[in-house]
Amino acid sequence: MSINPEQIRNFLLSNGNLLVVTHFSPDGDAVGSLLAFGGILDQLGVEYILAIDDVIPEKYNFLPGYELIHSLSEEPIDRVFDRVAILDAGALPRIGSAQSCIGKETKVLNIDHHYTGPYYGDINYVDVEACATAEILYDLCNELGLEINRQIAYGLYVGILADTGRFRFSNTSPRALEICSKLISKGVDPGWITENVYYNQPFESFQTLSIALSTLELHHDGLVCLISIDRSYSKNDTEGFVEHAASIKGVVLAAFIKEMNEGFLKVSLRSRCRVDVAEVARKFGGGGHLKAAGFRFVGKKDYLVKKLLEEFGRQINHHKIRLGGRFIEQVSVAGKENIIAES
Ligand SMILES: [Mn+2]
Repeated sequence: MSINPEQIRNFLLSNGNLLVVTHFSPDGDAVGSLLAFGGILDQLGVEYILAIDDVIPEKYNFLPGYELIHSLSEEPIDRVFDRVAILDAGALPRIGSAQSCIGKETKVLNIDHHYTGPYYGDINYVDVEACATAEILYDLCNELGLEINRQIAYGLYVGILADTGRFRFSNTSPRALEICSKLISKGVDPGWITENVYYNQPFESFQTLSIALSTLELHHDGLVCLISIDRSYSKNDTEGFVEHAASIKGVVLAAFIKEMNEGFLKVSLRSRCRVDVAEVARKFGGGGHLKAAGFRFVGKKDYLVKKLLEEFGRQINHHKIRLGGRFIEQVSVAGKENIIAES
């Protein structure tokens, strides 16, 4: 998407207070992009608040600038801002309670790589070809002639690392690797990042994972896999749990259902076929990417599972996906078709 970087510079340098926010259930791209954006604003001499409507995951606490992130779920901010910059959120509900910081007069900047509906910003810097919001911010940094300092470099690397599934997903483009190569030359230590983000998980997370895996169920002739966890584990980090369900041979659609409170569920979806799970998530009020999406649900779990399986069944029929078929086709994030599995 072509955008005049001066438009963004003008937005950032204009008067009034500025809130920078990303989506709840923050992943590496959310946290990394937020910190990189903070680094950009520091160089422009702009004051800001970085915020997320969630607990800030501790595993990112080694990232430069981590302590600057304000948790709105722990300490709400009840005021309207002149400007709000939103990173990595395909739809406004994804920023949770930060929506109340947007008033009639608030100017909104939307920087994102999600594949969803109408743009909600006054300025929209959206590139669905980018592997991560971090990739867009890398370009922005260069376009604005800013230095990629330590905070920015670490934030961007973690963003790309997370959204490419540690350089395994189909969005692991030459560009993604080129940018990461440059970030490593600037001093990012990939081994140290892996140690902190992926090899530093609390024992309880694995206990929780083992409980989630004990709920494993296949549906629709083995094309769909569901796992879930009840509310006694709602405080535990469950990022990536859905990937286990999605990595089973033959499974092309996976869901992880996390009960937060009685009657309140968070659902993560993954697709390894032509079904667009962002579209599925939108039917439940959420959003995301073709291959990875999510939503929050208020109601009974049994009812949700029934509705979700019905929707998956509809999508499977619509796209004529079958386990006994000659090929299961996959559409990459960039939209080009490739064949991944012969069954
Ligand atoms: Mn992202």
